Amino acid sequence: MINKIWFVILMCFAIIFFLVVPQKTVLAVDSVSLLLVPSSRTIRVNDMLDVDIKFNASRNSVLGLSFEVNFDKTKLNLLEPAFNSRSNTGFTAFRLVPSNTNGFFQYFAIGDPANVAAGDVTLGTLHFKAIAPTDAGATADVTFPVDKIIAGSADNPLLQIDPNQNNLKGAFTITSIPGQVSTDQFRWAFDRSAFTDALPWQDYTEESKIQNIIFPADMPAGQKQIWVEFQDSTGKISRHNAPIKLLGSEPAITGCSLNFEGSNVIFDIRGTNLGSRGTGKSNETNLQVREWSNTSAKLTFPNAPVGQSFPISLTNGDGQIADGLCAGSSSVSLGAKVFCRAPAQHDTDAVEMILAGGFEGGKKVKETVRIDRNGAIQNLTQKLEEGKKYKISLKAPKSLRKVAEFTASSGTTNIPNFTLPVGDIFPVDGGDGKINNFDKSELNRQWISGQSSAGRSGDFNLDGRVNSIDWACMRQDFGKNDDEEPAPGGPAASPSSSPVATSSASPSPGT
Ligand SMILES: [Ca+2]
Ligand SMILES: [Ca+2]
Repeated sequence: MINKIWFVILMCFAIIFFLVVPQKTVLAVDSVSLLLVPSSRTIRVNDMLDVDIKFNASRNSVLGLSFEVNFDKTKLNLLEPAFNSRSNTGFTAFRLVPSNTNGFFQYFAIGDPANVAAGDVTLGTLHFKAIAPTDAGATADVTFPVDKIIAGSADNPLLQIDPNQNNLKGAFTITSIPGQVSTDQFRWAFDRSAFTDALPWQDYTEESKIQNIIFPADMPAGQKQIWVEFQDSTGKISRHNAPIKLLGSEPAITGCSLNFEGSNVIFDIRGTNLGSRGTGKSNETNLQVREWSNTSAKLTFPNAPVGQSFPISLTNGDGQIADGLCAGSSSVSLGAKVFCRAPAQHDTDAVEMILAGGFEGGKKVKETVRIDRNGAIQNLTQKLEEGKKYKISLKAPKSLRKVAEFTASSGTTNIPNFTLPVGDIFPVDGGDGKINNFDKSELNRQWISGQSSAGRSGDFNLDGRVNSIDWACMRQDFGKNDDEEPAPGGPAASPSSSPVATSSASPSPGT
């Protein structure tokens, strides 16, 4: 009923304009259109939603305009000011009726045809707020009821609206997330019983947060759990856990004896942290396991190739690997990664060796030896007494002196993880027992001065070039000096302790 009254008023204005404004020829027959911009969007509860109302006169000289916008009052609230009127639209609005109770907004204006711009004119903006409650992904509709749009011009008092036009209806998706919830704090423990009031919370400052977790050195190896509690901004606490296997100390081969059984070779290996089971290889050949314990293993190489030197690789049940050498002709092996921590392709001659018996009455012996590509010390004339402790000092050309301690084994004594610091190439007549910037400068000089590096001291890996590979080798021990020459006599210091197991975990509430 009320709309009929306003329609009559509108028509009065139209007639007044028709009488007052000088007649002009109007050819337009196009329908007018109203648009909602945007017509779709996903918002969250409590988010604001601004929707523009645009009008297109489509070449009609529009004198009056009335329409209603309906909205889903259970999901949207029309805020004050309900509608921002825009200037320079060519319309003068004099009736704006918002109602959250009924879910509509009513607009009534007169137009000045001379000033109504062509194309889409923004009449104003409706300000909505998404309100609870709602279902996840619920749709809130905003519509122009077609039968409540009235537009008129002097020559056509009832202009048509195209009911099929785009954006005549808006459909807005509202998610059920009530505003912004964030993860504010977290705390972690090895045992869930540790989550008491006494366990402090830490700020959760970034997504994802990286937390370093150090396992106590005395924690036995095996399957562990890391528990994490997250607290969100509403105070809700969620608890998660991740399994992690804590590995024991790295295994090592400390000795190996060779025996022959027909065409088979039997390896009698002594070691540490080998675990209760494992597998063995010599180069690419799988060995047959006869016996295995934490400190020893006996393996068979069936139909072994003729040779006196066998690289051995043992893998324990946790996948940790120990490398070593079984050789008939050598009593001491350093492993294959003595130089530049990479497998060597060449033997190294002129290595100064000092062997000092680390026991009462032990002697100090100097020899010049060769380290072959497998890491075995050749030309060693000094006999070792099984079970006795020794200190060995080695200094190769271009390397620093390095001292290690070991216990002599029957067969091949293996010294695990032995590396020589490489890079003492300055002064050029034999170095000074230091790897420092002078050596780096000498390396740079050789690096820059040409492609072929035959005979150049900076070519540590002997590939004919001085380049970044050689620098990577020098850099590993940059800043180091010669070790002190070892002295005989015991007791020798115990070997360095095993590395502390560490692990990183990335606590994230999403996992
Ligand atoms: Ca030097
Ligand atoms: Ca090189």
